[in-house]
Amino acid sequence: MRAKTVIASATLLFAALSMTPSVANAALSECNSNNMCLWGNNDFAWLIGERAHGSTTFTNLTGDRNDEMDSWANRSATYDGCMAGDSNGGGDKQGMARASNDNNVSPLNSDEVSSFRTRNGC
Ligand SMILES: [Ca+2]
Ligand SMILES: [Ca+2]
Repeated sequence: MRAKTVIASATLLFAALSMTPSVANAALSECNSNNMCLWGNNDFAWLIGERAHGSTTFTNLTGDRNDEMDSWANRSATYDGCMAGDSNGGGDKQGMARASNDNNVSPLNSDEVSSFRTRNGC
């Protein structure tokens, strides 16, 4: 019985992976120049936040976008951004250096970001 369940789960997982081309447009190029962008999955898939550079206000990620960030991009050449583990800039921080990106953040920083700002770093 147990082996059967495992096989069924593997089949479902394969089916789910096979469907990912339907969101194939997800890409780093989704993030416009001078913006900072967060994606809910690795490799810039599922855009969950995009803001213009230059704002010191932390904006919250809400609903199913909260606690999901796995990749990010800072397309500003001028400002450093900051992501925070709690809403309104609280908790653990991860910086977004100007003109840089990360397609797969450390597991320690994965699925925890609740707010971000686009100026003054962390
Ligand atoms: Ca995620
Ligand atoms: Ca959080």
